[in-house]
Amino acid sequence: MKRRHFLSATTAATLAALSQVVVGGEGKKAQADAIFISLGAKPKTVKVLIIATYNDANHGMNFNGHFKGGAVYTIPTGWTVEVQFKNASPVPHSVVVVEEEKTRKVQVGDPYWDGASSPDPTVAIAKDAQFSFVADEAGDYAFVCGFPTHCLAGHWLGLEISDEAKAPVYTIDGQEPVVAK
Ligand SMILES: [Cu+2]
Repeated sequence: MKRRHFLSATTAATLAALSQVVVGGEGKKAQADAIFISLGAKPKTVKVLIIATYNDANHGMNFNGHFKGGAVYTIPTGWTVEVQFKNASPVPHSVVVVEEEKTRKVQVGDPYWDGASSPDPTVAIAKDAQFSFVADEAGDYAFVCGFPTHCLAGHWLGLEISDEAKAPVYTIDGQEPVVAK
């Protein structure tokens, strides 16, 4: 049974804006983070960039510098998600789209949507991979690393597919949401 999210996108954006006021001074960084989300060439298509071991955070088990859902992609239901995955690290990493509850399991299993992973995610030798899927069901999902034990160690970001969202946004904890352009 899938959990639905009850916060509307507007409410989420308002909460994020409030935390932005508290944290302050993060606006410039949010602009830099715009590389991680952008609109695709076709309507209702969003491009997502996922970089494994972007920095040293969480011993390198991060995507785009974040881990344990510390950054969340919110995408309107029905949009096509085009993922570009990169791993510049010598350590194997991968990315798989699964339901968020799977982040608490030792084995994350198969992608929720057919083909929604880098190739052979448990082997994780791909350094550069692309895949796409149609996010046709609202719910709470995650971009997780499929290499054994990494997800449980925090190697995942959030993915909300939302009936209420009007546009794709990328939200890092405590920062202003970055709207895809
Ligand atoms: Cu990993």
